[in-house]
Amino acid sequence: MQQLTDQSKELDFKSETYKDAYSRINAIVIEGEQEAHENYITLAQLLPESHDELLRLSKMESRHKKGFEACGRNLQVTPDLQFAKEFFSGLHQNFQTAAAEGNVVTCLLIQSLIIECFAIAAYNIYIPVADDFARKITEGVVKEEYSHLNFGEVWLKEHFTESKAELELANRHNLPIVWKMLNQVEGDAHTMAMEKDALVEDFMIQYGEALSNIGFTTRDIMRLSAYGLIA
Ligand code: Y39
Ligand code: FE
Ligand code: FE
Ligand code: FE
Repeated sequence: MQQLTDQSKELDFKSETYKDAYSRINAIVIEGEQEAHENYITLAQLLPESHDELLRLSKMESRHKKGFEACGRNLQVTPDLQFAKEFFSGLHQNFQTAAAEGNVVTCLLIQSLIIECFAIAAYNIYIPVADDFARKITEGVVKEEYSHLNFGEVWLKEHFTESKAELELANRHNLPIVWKMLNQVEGDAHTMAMEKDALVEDFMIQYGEALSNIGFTTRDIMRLSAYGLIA
C-alpha cells in the first residue's frame, strides 16, 4: 500500500484552518508582487540604460499579482492585505529611502536579490504542497522570478568593484529583516505544509549562489550570510 506523507494526510484546502493561514500568506504574495511591480518601475527610472527591460519585469510582476489573486478567489479566501503591508514595511521603507538617495545598488540588493530569492524559495517549497490551481499558477511564476534574480546578478556583476561596499552595508541592514519576516509567518507556513527550515535552506542556497555569481568569495558569502543570524 502506498505510504501517505503527513502532508497528504492532513492538508484540507477547504478547512477553516488552512484558509485562515492562506488569508495571510496569499496576501503577502499579492502585496509582494504589487511592491515588486512598483520597485521595478522605480528601478527603470534609476537605470535608464535598462529602462525597457525593467518595465518588462514590472509588467510580469503585475501579472503574478493577478495570478495569486485568482488563487485566493479559487479557495474563497479574502487576503489580509493590511497584515501584508505591515509584513513588507521594513524592506519597503529601506527601498524607498535608497531610491530617494539614488542608491541603486541597495535597491537592486533589496528587490532583485533578497526579495526575489525569498520568492523563489517560498514558491519552490509551496509548489509540491499547493492545490492544483495554485500549483499551475506558481510554476509559471517561479520561472519568471529566476529571470528577475538574473537581472540583478548580471548588473551587479558588471559593477561589482564599485558596488561591493554598498552591497555589504545593504546586506547588513536588510538580511536581518528577512529572518524576522520568516519568523512571523512560520506558523502559517507550517499550516500550509511549508517548513521554516526548508524555506531558510532554499533561501540561503539561492542567495549564496547569487552572491557568488556577482563576484563574492566563499569567505565573503559566509560573512554576509551570518548577518541574518543576529536579527
Ligand atoms: O519578485 C517578486 O515577485 C517577489 C515579490 C514576490 C514576493 C513573494 C514573497 C513570498 C514570501 C512568502 C512567505 C511564505 C512563507
Ligand atoms: Fe513576481
Ligand atoms: Fe515574485
Ligand atoms: Fe520578481
